[in-house]
Amino acid sequence: MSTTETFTSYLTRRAAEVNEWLDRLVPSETTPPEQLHRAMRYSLLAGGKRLRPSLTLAAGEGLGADTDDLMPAACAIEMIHTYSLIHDDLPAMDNDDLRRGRPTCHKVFGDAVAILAGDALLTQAFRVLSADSPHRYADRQVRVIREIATAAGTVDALIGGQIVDIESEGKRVDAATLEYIHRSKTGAILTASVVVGGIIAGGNDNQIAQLRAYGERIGLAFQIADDILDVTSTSEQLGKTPGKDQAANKATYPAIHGIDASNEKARQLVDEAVAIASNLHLRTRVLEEIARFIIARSS
Ligand code: GRG
Repeated sequence: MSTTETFTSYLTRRAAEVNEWLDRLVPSETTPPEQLHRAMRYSLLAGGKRLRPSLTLAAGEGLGADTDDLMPAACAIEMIHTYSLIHDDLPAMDNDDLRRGRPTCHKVFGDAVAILAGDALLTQAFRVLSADSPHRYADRQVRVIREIATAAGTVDALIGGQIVDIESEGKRVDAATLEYIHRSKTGAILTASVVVGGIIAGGNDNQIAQLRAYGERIGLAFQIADDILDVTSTSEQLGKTPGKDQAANKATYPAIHGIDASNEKARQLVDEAVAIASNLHLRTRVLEEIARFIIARSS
């Protein structure tokens, strides 16, 4: 990031770079089976902040890795994130009509194609992660795959958090369960996004541990901010339906702790994350900027 560039224009520029890579890393719309590839690309290339790839790039470049060596993993994580959004929007889960400012995948292509498009994005992610490359170290590649598979899995991870979230709907949820849901459903993939950048860059154990600590803090702060935005934003701002948490009687940070305490908690987590990133003395200050952006964003 140059000194004159604002952070949002920096993120927009990085998102455009990520989009070019994503475009190349999934089959074209004319590759059979065309309908499935159209559905995958519809959701994957529908916009989105590209926050997770930006975290991978920021952590990796900050420790000296080349962008081209980070992009496949950054894009694989975005594919997994998009799969989780497609499945989360299905009638059997959150039943949402709007995502990234456009009709959800199943609304356009039907439930069966949307389920398969999600499955296919998850599978394609691991194909990309395991592809041969003269620039990649095999030992780091295996660690990256393990990190991402673990974060997308069931134990303190994406699918585990999602099932506990679904099982908790309409029930009284205590603060510990809510934190488990947030850390697993949202935090695990965000944390892995940061850690993977560090692994690809060849970071030492201490640097990886610090990146993980940073990721855990911004992961929880991100979901608290998401809960707050669900209460305070419009669908135009969000690109998805607001007020859904309350309508579904979902446990959220504002519902359990109140808006003021939620804002305070998110701020505190971001301050801690900024301090951790600063102490790493990376080549760029992008991780600090991303941490601040997480609670300043409006969508
Ligand atoms: C279906 C296995 C499975 C998991 C679903 C990701 C998820 C778990 C649910 C999505 C619902 C939701 C609103 C989660 C809260 C946080 C979150 C992941 C928001 C979306 O991420 P952003 O804001 O979205 O980074 P963009 O579109 O910018 O990528």
